[in-house]
Amino acid sequence: MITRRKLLAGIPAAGSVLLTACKDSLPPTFGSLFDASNTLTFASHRLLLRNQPLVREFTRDKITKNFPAINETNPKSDRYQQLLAGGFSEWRLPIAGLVSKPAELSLETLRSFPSRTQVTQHNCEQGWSAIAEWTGVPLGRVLQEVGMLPQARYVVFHTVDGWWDSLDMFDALHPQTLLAYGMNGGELPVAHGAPVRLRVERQLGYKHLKYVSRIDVTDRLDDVEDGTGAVGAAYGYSWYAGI
Ligand SMILES: Nc1nc2c(c(=O)[nH]1)N[C@H]1C(S)=C(S)[C@@H](COP(=O)(O)O)O[C@H]1N2
Ligand SMILES: [Mo]
Repeated sequence: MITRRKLLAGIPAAGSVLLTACKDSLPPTFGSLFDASNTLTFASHRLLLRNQPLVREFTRDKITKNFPAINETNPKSDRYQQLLAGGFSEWRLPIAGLVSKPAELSLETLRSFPSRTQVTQHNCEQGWSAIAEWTGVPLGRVLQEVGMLPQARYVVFHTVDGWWDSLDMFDALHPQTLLAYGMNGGELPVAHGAPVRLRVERQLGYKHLKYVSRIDVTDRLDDVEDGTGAVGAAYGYSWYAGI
C-alpha cells in the first residue's frame, strides 16, 4: 500500500530522476538547491511536453477587444523613432553567433518566409491574460535560413528598450514560437512591439519580448550579459516561465 509517508519520500526521488533525465539541458542558473522548485518545474515540463504538443488555439471571436499594452509602449530611442517614421523599411534584424550564414533580415524578408497565424492566450505574470491573433514566421524557420550549427543550444534576444532574454532550442524550435509581425489581422502595433516581437506560447508574458533588435545563437549563457540568461533574473523572475 502506498502510504502518505512513502508518497512524500517519493517526491525527492522522482525529482532526482527527472533532474538526471534533463541534466544536459539545464540552463546555468538552474540545478542549484536554491532554485530547486524552478528546476523541478522545468524538468517535469520537459518530460511532459517532450512530444512538443501545441498550446490551445482559439477562434477569432474569442479575441480580446482591448488587449493591454504594458511597460514600454513606444521606445524613445532616436534610432527607433527614425525607423518607425520610415515604416520600418530600413529596419534590419541581425542574426549572428553559431550560424553558418549570419544575416541582417529586413521586414520584407521575414514576411517572405512561410507564415503562421495563431489565436492564443497571453498570460502575464502580473495576473491578467488576453487573447489575440498573431502572425509571423516560426523562429525555427529563420534559424534554418541562417544555418544554425549543431552545437547551438540557446537563442538570445535583445530589444530596443534594453531587455534581453533567451530560449533553449526546445522552446525556440516549437512550431508556435514566432517572430510575430502581425496582430489581429493588421501590422503589429507599436504598443505591442513593432516591427517584430517574440511569441513563445508555452511561457509567461515576460518572455514574449517586444521590439526585438538582435538575435544571437550560442552554446552557453554564462558569458552573455550578467550570465543569468535573462534581464528578469536580476528581479527574481525565473528564466523558465513555463505554463
Ligand atoms: N521589450 C520589451 N518586451 C516586453 C516587455 C517590455 O517591457 N519590453 N514586457 C513584457 C511583459 S511583462 C508582457 S506581459 C508582455 C506584454 O505585451 P503587450 O504589451 O503586447 O501586452 O510583453 C513582454 N515583453
Ligand atoms: Mo507581463
